[in-house]
Amino acid sequence: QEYTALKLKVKEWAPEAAAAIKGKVPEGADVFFVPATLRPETMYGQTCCFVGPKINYGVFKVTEKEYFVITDRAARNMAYQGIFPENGVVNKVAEILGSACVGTLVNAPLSVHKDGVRILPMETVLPTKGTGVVTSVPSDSPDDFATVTDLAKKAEYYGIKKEWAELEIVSVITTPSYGDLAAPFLCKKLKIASPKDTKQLEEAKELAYKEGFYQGIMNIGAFKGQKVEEAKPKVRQQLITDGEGFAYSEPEKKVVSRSG
Ligand code: ZZB
Repeated sequence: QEYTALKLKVKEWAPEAAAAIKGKVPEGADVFFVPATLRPETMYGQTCCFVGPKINYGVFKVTEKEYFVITDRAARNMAYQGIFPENGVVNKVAEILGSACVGTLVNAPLSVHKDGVRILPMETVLPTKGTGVVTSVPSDSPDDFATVTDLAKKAEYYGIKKEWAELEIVSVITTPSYGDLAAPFLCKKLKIASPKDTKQLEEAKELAYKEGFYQGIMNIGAFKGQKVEEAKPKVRQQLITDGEGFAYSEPEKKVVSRSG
């Protein structure tokens, strides 16, 4: 599974996370949350970034000036993919629980939300997949739409500010079957009421992937008007060239069903 890893630079730490890294990450160094995505072409629509509240993340030193927040498992994989300076060697400087990161403000490359997006909790993040960090595109990912809707509805319960989950959802891709906002359309159509409707969400994800990839037309960005199939590798390359992303692959393949 070939992912695009994206570098979301921390602009302002949540207090609990700031305390956890204090004295462990040098002042002036950049720290990045690093989600892995199969849909680089949707990055314009990022509205937040998810962590698993109960997942333990490491803060890994990449260079003197760069640190990544990811799972231990992802760091180990990256160490064998030429992402860290020394092959097979990881350098963990701190640990943070996902819940402590909630509220952190990060810069999301290509997102229309230029002031940054918030780190928010998602119960269904798998610690065993990708980097354990998931960037949220509610226009095109049914899981993300169901989660941000739930977060906004129960902001107090989740201990977040409602407005963190209510950033504008802009259209990234247009498809003949699902219009300008595939994920909200499919959530409505399949009567998805919460992130716990896992069966319908799985179906919605399959449908959104297929329609987006084969029928989608970019509705935003440098490749607006082009087919998703053509724009996808171009957006990916742009992110990599600009130093805002890199290739990351998952060694153990569990399912091979994607067009990514
Ligand atoms: C942004 C994005 C935009 C994604 C979209 C999807 C979609 P898959 O499809 O199951 O093989 N993801 C990545 N890591 C995790 C994790 N640890 N736990 C839970 N979800 C994770 O997985 C690939 C997608 O699952 C990734 O691509 C990521 O969300 C999420 F418009 O990144 B994606 C129709 C889907 N649309």
